[in-house]
Amino acid sequence: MATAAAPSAASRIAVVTGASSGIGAATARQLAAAGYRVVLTARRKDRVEALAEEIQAAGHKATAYPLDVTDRAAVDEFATAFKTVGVLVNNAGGALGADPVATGDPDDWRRMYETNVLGTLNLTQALLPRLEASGDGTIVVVSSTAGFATYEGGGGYVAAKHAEHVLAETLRLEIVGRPVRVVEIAPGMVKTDEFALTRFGGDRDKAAKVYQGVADPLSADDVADTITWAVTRPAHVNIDLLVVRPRAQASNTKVHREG
Ligand code: 8X3
Repeated sequence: MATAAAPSAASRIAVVTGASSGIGAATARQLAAAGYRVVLTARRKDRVEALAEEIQAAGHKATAYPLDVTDRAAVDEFATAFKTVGVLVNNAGGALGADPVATGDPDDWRRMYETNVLGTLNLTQALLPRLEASGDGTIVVVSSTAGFATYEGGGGYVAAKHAEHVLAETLRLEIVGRPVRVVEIAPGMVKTDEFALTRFGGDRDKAAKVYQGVADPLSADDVADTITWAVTRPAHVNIDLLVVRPRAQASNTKVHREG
C-alpha cells in the first residue's frame, strides 16, 4: 500500500491561490496540517491574514500574501520571495454569469479568462523555476468538470475551464523529465460560500437554486482532501487528472434533486 510521503525539506512551501475562502482556504488548512508551510494568496488581505493567523494558532506554519493573480508584475514580485517552492495550487478563479452565448457579457468572458487561465499561467510561469529548484515540485491546477463538457448558460466559464485543462495537459508534456508534477483536479458541484453567489452577482435566490434539492453537494473540504491526497503521493506518482463529483451528480447536466 502506498503511504503518504512526508514532504522533503526542500519541498515544504505550498503556495495556494484564491486562499481567502472555499476550496483554497480548505486546501491551505489541510496542507498546513500535512506539514507544509503554506503561503496564502488572494486579493482580500484581511481574509488571508485572518486565515494565516487561524492556521498558526493551530500550531502550523502559514503566511499571508495579498495578491491579484492577474497582475503579472505583482506575481513576479511575489515569486522573488522564494528560492524554492514545493507545491503551487492554482485555485483562484470562478464563474461570472450564466447567460447564453447569444447574450453573454464579453467583459465577463474576458474576466473569467483572465482569472482562471492567465492567473494560472502567471503563477505557473513565475514559480516554475522555484518548483524545479525544489527537486520535487508539484503544480496543481484546480479546473472543473466544466473543463470537459459544456452546458447551456455555461459558455464563458466552460471555455475558460477548457483552456485551463489544456494549459495543464500541455505543460505536463513540455516539462516531462524535469522534477515537477502537473496534477489537475476537476471538481463538479461544490457548495461553497461564494462560487454561485459570485456567479450570480450576489443574487442569493439564484445561487441557492444551483444546489436546490441536492442532498449532498461536495464541500470545499471534500475537494481539499483530493488535492492533499494527490500532493502527498510519493514524488514519482503523478495524478494527471482527478474528476470528483457528488454522488447525486452523474454529469454536468444530470443531477438528482429531491423534492
Ligand atoms: C463548477 C462546476 O457545474 O458550476 O466548476 O460548472 S459547474
